[in-house]
Amino acid sequence: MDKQFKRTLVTSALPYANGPVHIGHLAGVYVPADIYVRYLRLKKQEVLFIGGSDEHGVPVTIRARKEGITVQDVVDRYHYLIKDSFEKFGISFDIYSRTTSKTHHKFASDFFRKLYDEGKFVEQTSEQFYDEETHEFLTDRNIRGECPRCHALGAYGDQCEKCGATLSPDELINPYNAVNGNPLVKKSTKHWYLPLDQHEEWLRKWILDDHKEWRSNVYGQCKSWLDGGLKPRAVTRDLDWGIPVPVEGAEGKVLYVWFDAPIGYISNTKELCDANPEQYGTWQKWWQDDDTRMIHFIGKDNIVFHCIVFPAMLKAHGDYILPDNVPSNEFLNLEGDKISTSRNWAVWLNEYLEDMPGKQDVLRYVLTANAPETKDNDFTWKDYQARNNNELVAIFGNFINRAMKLTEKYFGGKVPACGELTDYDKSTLNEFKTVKEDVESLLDNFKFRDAQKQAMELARIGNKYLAETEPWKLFKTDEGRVATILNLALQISANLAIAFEPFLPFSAAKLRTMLGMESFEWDNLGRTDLLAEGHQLGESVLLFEKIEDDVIQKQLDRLERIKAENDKKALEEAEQNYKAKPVGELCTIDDFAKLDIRTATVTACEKVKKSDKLLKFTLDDGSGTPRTILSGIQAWYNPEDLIGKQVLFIANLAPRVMKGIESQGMILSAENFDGSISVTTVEHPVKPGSQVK
Ligand code: B3M
Ligand code: ZN
Repeated sequence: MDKQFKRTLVTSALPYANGPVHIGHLAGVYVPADIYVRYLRLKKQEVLFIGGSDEHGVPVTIRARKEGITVQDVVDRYHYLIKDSFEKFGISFDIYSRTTSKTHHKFASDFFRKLYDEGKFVEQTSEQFYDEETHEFLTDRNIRGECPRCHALGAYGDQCEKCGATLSPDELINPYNAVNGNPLVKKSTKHWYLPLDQHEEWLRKWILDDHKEWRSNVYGQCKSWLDGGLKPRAVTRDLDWGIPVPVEGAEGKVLYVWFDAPIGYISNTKELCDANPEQYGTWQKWWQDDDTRMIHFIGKDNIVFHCIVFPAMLKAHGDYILPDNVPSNEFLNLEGDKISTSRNWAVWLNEYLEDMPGKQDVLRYVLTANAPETKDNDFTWKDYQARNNNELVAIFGNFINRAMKLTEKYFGGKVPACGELTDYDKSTLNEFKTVKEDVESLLDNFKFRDAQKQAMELARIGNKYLAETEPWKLFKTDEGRVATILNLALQISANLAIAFEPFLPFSAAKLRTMLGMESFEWDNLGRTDLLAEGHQLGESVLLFEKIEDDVIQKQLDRLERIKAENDKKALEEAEQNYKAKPVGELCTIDDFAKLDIRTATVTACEKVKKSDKLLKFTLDDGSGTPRTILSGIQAWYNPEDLIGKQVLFIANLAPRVMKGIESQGMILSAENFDGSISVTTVEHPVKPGSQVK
């Protein structure tokens, strides 16, 4: 950091209030942001941590329609659920508000109006998809159709969930209204656009030249947006949920959710500061003073909005500072599959809190240890269990427990005197003295995963120290030596209470209570006189508990059930959306006559060795010589069940060798909507070899 700032404003993405929050949210945004602010607070810096729910946009309206309740009901339900989950996970926001608040509506509306009055927008009329029956323009998410890439049915206007392609509604084949299935027409409508093209030049310099230190995923995404050339972006929408566009003649239009949501960071700051001016000062101090450093914590799908669109809005307005850094994470997957709210493929925080009471820190620990900082990462329950049992319990917990218990046993729970240090003691102390600098520089650079690993090194050092000095064997012969060892072990424990406060706040607090530590601050880290001789320790409790297999199995079973439900749903959906393929190019009767299609009776049928697809048919085709045909339908048939059936086959297809066997023709089958295969047969038995015409 070149410039010295006076204070830091930390924002974390405002989650959509259209469902509960899950581990992906926590790992990607909220745990890292919380670690960072806790660290700054421990360093006694002036910091503000702003959060809130994003309650506008289409997702909440879709949820409301699906459940048959009002949009306000939806956002009320999820706002409080999300807020509660964050609180219980110790995400230490200074404010967690919402974008439906009065303060926000007014603030965002005024912000738009100022830009509008100063001519900072361009007006454009364009053709948008429209439902003539419901008289509404449809937003991208409400338009579905066939994916132009993978041809999955039911892809969304902004994305295909099957192949992951980013789409625009214009690309969809046969677009329809996602809510009622109506076909759509194009109709023209007027909107206001933020002319990002006019901001390109300063954005290029600001990001590409002045912020080379941004994470490479963030920098890279910005660069590719900028290199692709920025285009004007609509900041209004035809929708009946949101902040009305404060311009005459704009009835039925609202601010685009991505216009108002980031302004939510400002209005939430204002709400907090207005209510507590003595404690926090003015909101302008946080947003309009060059001495404030602003950091946005977000997920990778939000990069363009925070690095390009929002800065352009702030710049267009003119009075604001710009973010200093935008640490963005990649995605966390769950057991190998993309986390998905609509497919219920997630570990929901509210459910976790019920299933694993008191284990918030375990999840915080695992999510940071596996944080998707540089690439997508996977959460698995097995890894969760292993990290808990092998690291938190076996190393951290074990060390603390030993230090506490031995002090209780030998010294009545009072910190014993530190005598002369051996070389081994000194080398142990040297090892842990560098930890402060290491953790600090990693945290300053938003490398939370490595920072936590370094903090864990402290516990490893302590654990090893007790294992190697074995004070329990020495008490009878050398009480003074035991006192020294335990004194050092307790000093290391006190260091752990400080180092882990940002990462595992609940466990660190427990540990502080156990140690009876009154003051703790980051600058004390590395000191070996944190607990005075004779200081009375508190009661010792277990910091972490082993997690048994059956607990993990329950979670795996739950996911298994969800997978089965999803497969069933996908099948039902495919059946509903099924449309016969358009008829192919016309052919003549002569073309057809070229194919010699006949009937035959299956006399034998077996699986082809070393193939999981092919069945080998032996057919009586009426010629007197058995005919062999291979067919890739093993997945759908028991070979024995086919024996005796009459099937249709192409008799004059050129033979082909597969797996060393010559296939003399092709058995005709129908492919069902779900890809399954059904062999064709005849209504009444006919003589083998009868022709099909
Ligand atoms: N609600 C998108 C999301 O949750 C959006 C973030 C807004 S941050 C201003 O991914
Ligand atoms: Zn697709």
